[in-house]
Amino acid sequence: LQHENDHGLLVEPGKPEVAPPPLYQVMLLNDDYTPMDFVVAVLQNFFAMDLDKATQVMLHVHTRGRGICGVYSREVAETKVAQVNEFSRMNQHPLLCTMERA
Ligand code: TYC
Repeated sequence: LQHENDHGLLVEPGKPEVAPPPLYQVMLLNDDYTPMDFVVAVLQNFFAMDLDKATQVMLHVHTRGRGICGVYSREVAETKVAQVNEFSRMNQHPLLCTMERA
């Protein structure tokens, strides 16, 4: 009998699953208070960007309101979002990190 797997897809028991997992964009949202250098440090440390790339992405978010930090499986995306928001709160900044289906 068919049943749903972890990603909500119908699968046959015993049949190998070859479909790739759904992907999620991890996003940063702009705000008026988080220092630019803090955002750059977050992008370098949690998303493995070099200084030039992190600065580009930070300025994109600053001017456009939101931007993509990376694309990951659900588990990895959830972990990044939780780690970035915890780190921001620990440093008393309102920076918001979210995720959405790619
Ligand atoms: N807008 C912030 C400032 O002017 C900088 C900033 C950029 C904040 C990106 C959040 O996701 C962000 N200091």
